[in-house]
Amino acid sequence: MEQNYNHQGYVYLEQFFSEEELQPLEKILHTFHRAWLKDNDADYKAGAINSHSITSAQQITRQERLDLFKFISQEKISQLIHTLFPGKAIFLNTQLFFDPLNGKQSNYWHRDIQYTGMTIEEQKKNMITQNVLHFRIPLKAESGIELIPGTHREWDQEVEQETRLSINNRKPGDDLERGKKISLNRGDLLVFSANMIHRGLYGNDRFTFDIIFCDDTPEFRDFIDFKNHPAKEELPLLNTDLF
Ligand SMILES: O=C(O)CCC(=O)C(=O)O
Repeated sequence: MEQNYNHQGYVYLEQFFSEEELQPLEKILHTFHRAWLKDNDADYKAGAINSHSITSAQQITRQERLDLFKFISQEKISQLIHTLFPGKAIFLNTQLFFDPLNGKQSNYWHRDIQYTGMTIEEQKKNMITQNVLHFRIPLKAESGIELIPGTHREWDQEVEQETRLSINNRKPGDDLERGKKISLNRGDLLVFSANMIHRGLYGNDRFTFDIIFCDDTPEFRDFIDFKNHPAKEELPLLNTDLF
Protein backbone atom coordinates (compact mmCIF):
# COMPACT_ATOMS: atom_id res chain seq x y z
CA MET A 1 0.00 0.00 0.00
CA GLU A 2 2.81 2.36 0.91
CA GLN A 3 4.50 1.66 -2.43
CA ASN A 4 1.25 2.21 -4.26
CA TYR A 5 0.83 5.55 -2.56
CA ASN A 6 4.41 6.58 -3.26
CA HIS A 7 3.97 5.88 -6.99
CA GLN A 8 0.39 6.95 -7.55
CA GLY A 9 -0.34 9.55 -4.87
CA TYR A 10 -3.54 7.86 -3.73
CA VAL A 11 -4.92 4.73 -2.09
CA TYR A 12 -8.46 3.48 -2.70
CA LEU A 13 -9.82 1.18 0.01
CA GLU A 14 -13.21 -0.35 -0.68
CA GLN A 15 -15.62 -0.91 2.20
CA PHE A 16 -13.23 0.43 4.80
CA PHE A 17 -16.02 1.63 7.11
CA SER A 18 -19.01 -0.31 8.45
CA GLU A 19 -22.59 0.95 8.72
CA GLU A 20 -22.15 1.01 12.52
CA GLU A 21 -19.31 3.48 12.05
CA LEU A 22 -20.97 5.57 9.35
CA GLN A 23 -24.44 6.07 10.80
CA PRO A 24 -23.49 8.12 13.89
CA LEU A 25 -21.04 10.14 11.76
CA GLU A 26 -23.69 10.83 9.14
CA LYS A 27 -26.17 12.02 11.76
CA ILE A 28 -23.71 14.63 13.07
CA LEU A 29 -22.81 15.76 9.55
CA HIS A 30 -26.46 16.18 8.57
CA THR A 31 -27.13 18.26 11.68
CA PHE A 32 -24.16 20.44 10.80
CA HIS A 33 -25.05 20.69 7.11
CA ARG A 34 -28.69 21.70 7.69
CA ALA A 35 -27.53 24.53 9.95
CA TRP A 36 -24.73 25.47 7.54
CA LEU A 37 -27.17 25.81 4.63
CA LYS A 38 -29.38 28.10 6.70
CA ASP A 39 -26.48 30.28 7.84
CA ASN A 40 -24.65 30.38 4.50
CA ASP A 41 -27.43 30.80 2.00
CA ALA A 42 -25.57 33.55 0.10
CA ASP A 43 -22.42 31.41 -0.28
CA TYR A 44 -24.45 28.40 -1.36
CA LYS A 45 -26.31 30.49 -3.95
CA ALA A 46 -22.97 31.95 -5.09
CA GLY A 47 -21.71 28.44 -5.95
CA ALA A 48 -20.14 27.00 -2.78
CA ILE A 49 -19.42 23.26 -3.03
CA ASN A 50 -18.07 22.70 0.45
CA SER A 51 -18.06 23.78 4.07
CA HIS A 52 -15.21 23.26 6.51
CA SER A 53 -14.13 23.32 10.15
CA ILE A 54 -16.95 21.07 11.33
CA THR A 55 -15.14 20.31 14.61
CA SER A 56 -15.28 23.96 15.70
CA ALA A 57 -18.87 24.55 14.60
CA GLN A 58 -21.34 25.99 17.10
CA GLN A 59 -24.09 23.93 15.45
CA ILE A 60 -22.94 20.64 16.97
CA THR A 61 -22.86 19.66 20.64
CA ARG A 62 -19.71 19.05 22.69
CA GLN A 63 -20.47 15.33 22.68
CA GLU A 64 -20.88 15.31 18.89
CA ARG A 65 -17.60 17.16 18.55
CA LEU A 66 -15.89 14.58 20.75
CA ASP A 67 -17.45 11.78 18.68
CA LEU A 68 -16.00 13.42 15.55
CA PHE A 69 -12.55 13.54 17.16
CA LYS A 70 -12.89 9.85 18.06
CA PHE A 71 -13.84 9.03 14.47
CA ILE A 72 -10.95 11.09 13.09
CA SER A 73 -8.36 9.49 15.35
CA GLN A 74 -9.68 5.91 15.32
CA GLU A 75 -7.11 3.15 15.17
CA LYS A 76 -7.49 2.15 11.52
CA ILE A 77 -7.15 5.76 10.31
CA SER A 78 -4.22 6.30 12.62
CA GLN A 79 -2.49 3.18 11.30
CA LEU A 80 -2.89 4.34 7.72
CA ILE A 81 -1.42 7.71 8.60
CA HIS A 82 1.59 6.11 10.19
CA THR A 83 2.05 4.00 7.04
CA LEU A 84 1.63 6.79 4.50
CA PHE A 85 3.35 9.79 6.07
CA PRO A 86 7.15 9.81 6.04
CA GLY A 87 7.26 11.39 9.53
CA LYS A 88 4.84 12.44 12.24
CA ALA A 89 1.48 13.76 11.02
CA ILE A 90 -1.13 16.03 12.57
CA PHE A 91 -4.83 16.70 11.99
CA LEU A 92 -5.39 19.83 9.89
CA ASN A 93 -9.13 20.22 9.34
CA THR A 94 -12.37 18.75 7.99
CA GLN A 95 -14.46 19.59 4.93
CA LEU A 96 -17.87 18.52 3.74
CA PHE A 97 -18.43 18.40 -0.03
CA PHE A 98 -21.82 18.65 -1.73
CA ASP A 99 -23.12 19.51 -5.21
CA PRO A 100 -23.30 23.08 -6.42
CA LEU A 101 -26.82 24.52 -6.51
CA ASN A 102 -26.38 25.19 -10.23
CA GLY A 103 -26.18 21.80 -11.95
CA LYS A 104 -24.21 23.36 -14.82
CA GLN A 105 -21.40 24.70 -12.61
CA SER A 106 -18.01 23.40 -13.77
CA ASN A 107 -15.59 21.66 -11.51
CA TYR A 108 -11.92 22.67 -11.59
CA TRP A 109 -8.58 20.91 -11.79
CA HIS A 110 -6.20 22.10 -9.12
CA ARG A 111 -3.46 21.28 -6.69
CA ASP A 112 -4.32 22.53 -3.18
CA ILE A 113 -0.81 24.02 -2.96
CA GLN A 114 -1.65 26.51 -5.75
CA TYR A 115 -3.82 28.47 -3.29
CA THR A 116 -1.09 29.02 -0.70
CA GLY A 117 0.48 32.11 -2.27
CA MET A 118 3.73 30.27 -3.10
CA THR A 119 5.41 31.00 -6.43
CA ILE A 120 5.39 28.22 -9.02
CA GLU A 121 9.04 27.50 -8.24
CA GLU A 122 8.25 27.21 -4.51
CA GLN A 123 5.28 24.96 -5.26
CA LYS A 124 7.47 22.66 -7.39
CA LYS A 125 9.97 22.39 -4.58
CA ASN A 126 7.58 22.09 -1.66
CA MET A 127 5.22 19.56 -3.17
CA ILE A 128 8.04 17.02 -3.05
CA THR A 129 8.72 17.47 0.65
CA GLN A 130 5.43 18.71 2.18
CA ASN A 131 2.65 16.19 2.67
CA VAL A 132 -1.05 16.94 2.95
CA LEU A 133 -3.45 14.02 2.65
CA HIS A 134 -7.20 14.04 2.17
CA PHE A 135 -9.15 11.13 3.62
CA ARG A 136 -12.39 11.16 1.62
CA ILE A 137 -15.34 9.36 3.18
CA PRO A 138 -18.47 9.39 0.97
CA LEU A 139 -21.79 8.98 2.77
CA LYS A 140 -23.46 8.01 -0.51
CA ALA A 141 -22.34 6.64 -3.88
CA GLU A 142 -20.68 9.43 -5.84
CA SER A 143 -18.72 9.96 -9.06
CA GLY A 144 -15.81 10.71 -6.76
CA ILE A 145 -12.52 12.30 -7.67
CA GLU A 146 -10.63 12.51 -10.94
CA LEU A 147 -6.90 12.68 -10.44
CA ILE A 148 -3.68 12.40 -12.39
CA PRO A 149 -1.69 9.56 -10.85
CA GLY A 150 1.89 10.37 -9.95
CA THR A 151 1.48 14.17 -10.01
CA HIS A 152 1.94 14.42 -6.23
CA ARG A 153 5.64 14.17 -7.08
CA GLU A 154 5.72 15.30 -10.73
CA TRP A 155 4.96 18.71 -12.12
CA ASP A 156 2.25 19.22 -14.78
CA GLN A 157 2.51 18.60 -18.47
CA GLU A 158 2.08 21.92 -20.28
CA VAL A 159 -1.60 21.48 -21.12
CA GLU A 160 -2.35 20.49 -17.51
CA GLN A 161 -0.80 23.63 -16.09
CA GLU A 162 -2.57 25.76 -18.69
CA THR A 163 -5.86 24.14 -17.71
CA ARG A 164 -5.44 24.59 -13.95
CA LEU A 165 -4.33 28.19 -14.37
CA SER A 166 -6.70 29.19 -17.21
CA ILE A 167 -3.95 29.96 -19.71
CA ASN A 168 -4.16 29.91 -23.53
CA ASN A 169 -7.94 29.63 -23.62
CA ARG A 170 -7.92 26.52 -21.44
CA LYS A 171 -10.45 26.39 -18.61
CA PRO A 172 -10.00 24.58 -15.25
CA GLY A 173 -13.01 22.36 -16.02
CA ASP A 174 -11.66 21.14 -19.40
CA ASP A 175 -10.99 17.41 -19.68
CA LEU A 176 -7.42 16.17 -19.35
CA GLU A 177 -6.17 13.07 -21.08
CA ARG A 178 -4.29 11.65 -18.11
CA GLY A 179 -7.25 12.00 -15.72
CA LYS A 180 -8.29 8.87 -13.85
CA LYS A 181 -11.80 8.81 -12.39
CA ILE A 182 -12.31 7.03 -9.11
CA SER A 183 -15.98 6.60 -8.29
CA LEU A 184 -16.79 5.83 -4.69
CA ASN A 185 -19.45 4.01 -2.71
CA ARG A 186 -20.69 4.50 0.80
CA GLY A 187 -18.22 2.68 3.07
CA ASP A 188 -15.21 3.35 0.85
CA LEU A 189 -12.19 5.45 1.72
CA LEU A 190 -10.06 7.35 -0.77
CA VAL A 191 -6.79 8.75 0.53
CA PHE A 192 -5.10 11.16 -1.88
CA SER A 193 -2.38 13.74 -1.83
CA ALA A 194 -3.66 17.32 -1.92
CA ASN A 195 -0.51 18.15 -3.87
CA MET A 196 -1.60 16.15 -6.90
CA ILE A 197 -3.66 17.45 -9.83
CA HIS A 198 -7.28 16.57 -9.08
CA ARG A 199 -10.90 17.69 -9.37
CA GLY A 200 -14.18 16.74 -7.75
CA LEU A 201 -16.84 15.05 -9.87
CA TYR A 202 -20.26 16.48 -9.07
CA GLY A 203 -23.61 14.68 -9.20
CA ASN A 204 -25.97 12.32 -7.36
CA ASP A 205 -26.44 14.97 -4.66
CA ARG A 206 -23.11 13.95 -3.16
CA PHE A 207 -22.44 14.23 0.57
CA THR A 208 -18.86 13.43 1.40
CA PHE A 209 -16.64 14.04 4.40
CA ASP A 210 -12.95 14.88 4.03
CA ILE A 211 -10.50 14.69 6.90
CA ILE A 212 -7.19 16.38 6.17
CA PHE A 213 -3.86 15.57 7.79
CA CYS A 214 -0.45 17.18 7.19
CA ASP A 215 3.15 16.85 8.33
CA ASP A 216 3.62 17.85 11.94
CA THR A 217 6.14 20.60 11.20
CA PRO A 218 6.42 24.22 12.40
CA GLU A 219 5.43 25.48 8.92
CA PHE A 220 2.14 23.61 9.01
CA ARG A 221 1.53 24.26 12.71
CA ASP A 222 1.55 27.99 11.92
CA PHE A 223 -1.20 27.33 9.45
CA ILE A 224 -3.43 25.16 11.69
CA ASP A 225 -6.46 26.72 13.33
CA PHE A 226 -6.34 25.02 16.73
CA LYS A 227 -10.01 25.87 17.33
CA ASN A 228 -10.58 22.75 15.24
CA HIS A 229 -8.53 20.59 17.59
CA PRO A 230 -9.65 19.05 20.89
CA ALA A 231 -9.33 21.20 24.01
CA LYS A 232 -6.65 20.24 26.53
CA GLU A 233 -9.20 18.54 28.78
CA GLU A 234 -10.53 16.49 25.84
CA LEU A 235 -7.14 15.09 24.83
CA PRO A 236 -6.94 12.40 27.54
CA LEU A 237 -10.23 11.00 26.18
CA LEU A 238 -8.55 10.49 22.81
CA ASN A 239 -5.70 8.10 22.86
CA THR A 240 -3.83 9.48 19.85
CA ASP A 241 -0.85 11.49 18.64
CA LEU A 242 -2.79 13.06 15.76
CA PHE A 243 -3.80 16.27 17.61
O1 LIG B 1 -14.77 17.22 -4.33
C1 LIG B 1 -14.47 18.32 -4.76
O2 LIG B 1 -15.29 19.04 -5.31
C2 LIG B 1 -13.08 18.80 -4.70
C3 LIG B 1 -12.28 18.04 -3.73
C4 LIG B 1 -10.94 18.61 -3.58
O3 LIG B 1 -10.46 19.26 -4.43
C5 LIG B 1 -10.18 18.39 -2.39
O4 LIG B 1 -10.65 17.64 -1.53
O5 LIG B 1 -9.08 18.96 -2.31
